[in-house]
This record gives sequence, structure tokens and C-alpha cells, in this order.
Amino acid sequence: RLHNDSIILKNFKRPNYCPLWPEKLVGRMDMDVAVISTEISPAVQESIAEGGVFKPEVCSPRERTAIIIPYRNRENHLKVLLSHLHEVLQRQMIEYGIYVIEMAFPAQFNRGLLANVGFLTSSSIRSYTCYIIHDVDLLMMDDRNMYRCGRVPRHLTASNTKYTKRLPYLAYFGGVVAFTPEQFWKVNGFSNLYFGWGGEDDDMVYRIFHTGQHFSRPKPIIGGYTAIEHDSDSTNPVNPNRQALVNSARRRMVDDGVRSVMYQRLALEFKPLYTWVYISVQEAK
Ligand code: UDH
Ligand code: NGS
Repeated sequence: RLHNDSIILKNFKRPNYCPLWPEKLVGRMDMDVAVISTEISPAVQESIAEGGVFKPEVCSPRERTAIIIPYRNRENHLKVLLSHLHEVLQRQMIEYGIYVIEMAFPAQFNRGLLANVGFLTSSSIRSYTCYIIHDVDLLMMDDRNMYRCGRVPRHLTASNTKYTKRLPYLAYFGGVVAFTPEQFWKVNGFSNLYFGWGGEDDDMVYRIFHTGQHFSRPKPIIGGYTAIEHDSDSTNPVNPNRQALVNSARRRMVDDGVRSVMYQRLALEFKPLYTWVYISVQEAK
């Protein structure tokens, strides 16, 4: 038996996993949003495949992460975020793809519905192990905030320069959040009913709690984000029904979510820095 064991051990090749904490991480990045660059360094640029996809060549990545950006009409924010993400995620040595999910006018903006479409579309293109829903105006301040998933859904925005406190309230789940596919299916994704600003992130917290889960955050020093300042969007007005919807989150969650999202896909394009998914939605009156 000893002899057999040694043959088995000799022939077993451990995958050459990418490091958990790559040496090239720089830690805290001081950023001045007023002068932030949208340049991508040539080495990083060369490694990005069509559709904004990257895979480390020197090691086997531990995670395949889809970054899903609900988006409309924020071209400058998107440029800044894309260059920042490609630089940082390549240093983190994870395999990733970036998906920008854009909603056509005239419907009011719906962040939760776009996240659901991003989840379904990206997973139909490639099977990811982690899905990160990412606001377009938030820049990770410390590259030790690894874009990986955890045993429970993760709220990666542990602090944000737009708030005077670290976060507006303890159960805040807005900004940047990460789910494994199992975690996302378990909560039936986001609600599709929040047209306009506010509430879809609180609704998700109820979904997480009602399915017996909880969520985690990195330490604030690592999970810091710089928020790019902006005015309110005229096509994303504060939703007057948001609190009533949040109050009925538990009742609705089985029938309203990623399993029932309705939309029409107008375009799917593999651009140099991201995959663009353009959709139209019939707004419920
Ligand atoms: N988003 C767009 N375009 C829009 C609206 C929203 O791309 O027209 C996306 C974008 O990814 C953004 C995310 O949805 O980062 C969240 O929207 P937001 O940035 O408007 O949310 P924020 O919390 O709200 O920054 C600022 C508006 C103030 C509302 C005032 C209510 N008290
Ligand atoms: C809550 C909203 C959330 C929002 C959070 C932070 O009141 O969607 O404020 O907003 N919930 C409802 O409206 C029910 S912020 O301070 O970033 O403007 O994310």
C-alpha cells in the first residue's frame, strides 16, 4: 500500500494556483478623482481579450468573476471605472469579464433589473464562479479588496467617501456586492420592480435574511471606495413607492426576481474593454 501511495502522490500534479495575495498588489491607492487617469498601461491593455475578458497566463486562477455594471448615460464615469478595474483586477490575478448592462430610454432606470439581466447574460456567455454588481461611480481604494466571493453574499463597499460616516446605516447593501451563483439563485436575484432611485438594495437585504443567509464585509480600511461626485440623474427620479415595496419584499421574493425578469435585448457587443448588453424594458404602470 505504501508503494501504491507513493506512486499516486508522485503522479498527482497540484494545479499551479494563482496566489491568494499576489505580490504585485500595491495596497492603499491615493486617488484624486479630479485628475484621475483613464489611460490603461500597455501591458494591461495587451492582456485584455475582446469583451473585456482577462485570464492570468502564469497560474490557474482561483475565481472567475463577472463584473456587472448597471448603466446609463455616465460615459465619463464608465471610462474611469474601466481603466481602474482592468489595472486592479489584473494585479489581483483573477480571471474576469466586465459586463455593462444599459437600459434604453424612455423607461426609468432600474438597477435591480439590470443586475438580473447582467447575471443571466454573463452566465450564458461563460460560467462564472462569482458575480459582482458594481456601481459605475465607485472606485476601489485598496487593491487588497479582492474581487472574490465568500461563503455568504459580500458587501464590498465597507466605506465610501460620499458618506461622512463609514456607511449610512448598518444594513446598507448598496454600491458593490458579490454573490456566488448559488447565493444569487437562492435569493431569486434582485427585485425587478424598483423603477427610479432607491430601495432595491434594501429589498435584497430582506431576501438575504429571509433565506437564512447573512452578508459579510471587508474591514473598512480595505473596503474603502472613492465615490465620483455627480448630480442626480433626471431619468432616475426618487421612487415614491420604494418604501412600500421594501415592506413587501418578503412576500414578493419568490415571484419577483431573476427567474421572472422580462426585457428585450436590443444589442450584445463584445467591445475592447467590456461586453455591452443593451436592453429595453416595459415599465409597469
Ligand atoms: N446609474 C446609471 N445611470 C443612471 C442612474 C444610475 O448608470 O441614470 C447606475 C450607476 O451604476 C450608478 C448606480 O446606478 O452608480 C446607482 O445610482 P446612483 O449613482 O445615482 O446612486 P447614488 O446612490 O444616488 O449615487 C445619487 C443620487 C441622489 C439621490 C438622492 C436621494 N436622497
Ligand atoms: C436608503 C435607500 C437605499 C440607498 C441608501 C443610501 O434610504 O436604496 O438610502 O442612499 N433606501 C430607500 O430609499 C428605501 S445614499 O445615501 O447613497 O443616497 O442606497
